[in-house]
Amino acid sequence: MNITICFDKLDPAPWVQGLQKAFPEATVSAWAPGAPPAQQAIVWAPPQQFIDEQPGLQTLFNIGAGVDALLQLKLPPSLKVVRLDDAGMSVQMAEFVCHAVIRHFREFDGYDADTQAGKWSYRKPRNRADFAVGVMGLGVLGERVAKALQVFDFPVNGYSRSPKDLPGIRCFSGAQALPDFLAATRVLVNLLPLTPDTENILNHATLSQLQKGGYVINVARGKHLVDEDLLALMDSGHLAGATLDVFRTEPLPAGHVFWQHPKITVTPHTSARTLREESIAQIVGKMQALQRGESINGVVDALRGY
Ligand code: NDP
Ligand code: OXD
Repeated sequence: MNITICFDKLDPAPWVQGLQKAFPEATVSAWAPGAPPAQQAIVWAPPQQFIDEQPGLQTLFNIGAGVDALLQLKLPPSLKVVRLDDAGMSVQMAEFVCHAVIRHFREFDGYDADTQAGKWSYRKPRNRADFAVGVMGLGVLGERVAKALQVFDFPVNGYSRSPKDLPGIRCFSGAQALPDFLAATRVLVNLLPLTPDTENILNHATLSQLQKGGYVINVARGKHLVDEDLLALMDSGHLAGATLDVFRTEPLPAGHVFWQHPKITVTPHTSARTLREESIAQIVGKMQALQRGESINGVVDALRGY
């Protein structure tokens, strides 16, 4: 078996080492133009040239959960695309989102500003029941996030394509249920995959249906959000603010209005990082299962786009 590794802006050496250790009989190498044919590939944002030069590939393991960039490439229909399935990301996402929700709900930014000015101040406690959190996307990450938020007694709503039944979570499914989900939500957490159906889904029409004083946490993809619509709804006072981890252009360009906006917290696409050891272990386990002829989780449905 030949395994090739093709990463954009990431050192493949430790991955080559990890895979070689798990498969001593295989040839594992970092891809370069003209490399010998391989059957298995581990990739992050590979160029089209990589796909074109490797027609014998059977499986493409993406070292992220989102495959939107990968699906922009021209891929042979027989090629199996496999995404990371948690691999240590869901707990990171849960802590990031809970932190953002609690920071907003408890007004910790305001307390920081006060204490830095030497001011001992109290704010009136807010009513938790008025801060229903709606999680868009109840997949591997969204479900974990929704369950983590329940621990803090926030009312939690969830939105997905197919119907779900999660104890204590008010579940909405399908495009026809989106208005009801939004109307029941004050703090919106986006954990949808980026697909033709979900691109620009956070726009003026949808965000204005959130409850007054709404707050947006986008941890999925920048192209879900129409930036100008978010800004307009913050200016009008309908939305109180946003925590944004992902952007239409990354890194977020210098001088972009989001950097200095007083109502926006920016983080550099770091809410749930790919953890190398966990990811290698998961990919190795899946390669071994495929060798045994077993089925695996995380196979992408190219028609659905995730
Ligand atoms: P999953 O595929 O496990 O879950 C996707 C969820 O979205 C599912 O519940 C699915 O519904 C739902 N969904 C998909 N399309 C629609 C639609 N049109 N309308 C309503 N619901 C829809 O993905 P993950 O939870 O693993 O990851 C989600 C995304 O998070 C990734 O695609 C990636 O973009 C982003 N991400 C961001 C990271 C970061 O650091 N910022 C890190 C990792 C991921 P159903 O259950 O019915 O299929
Ligand atoms: C991912 C990401 O999709 O890091 O895994 O955004």
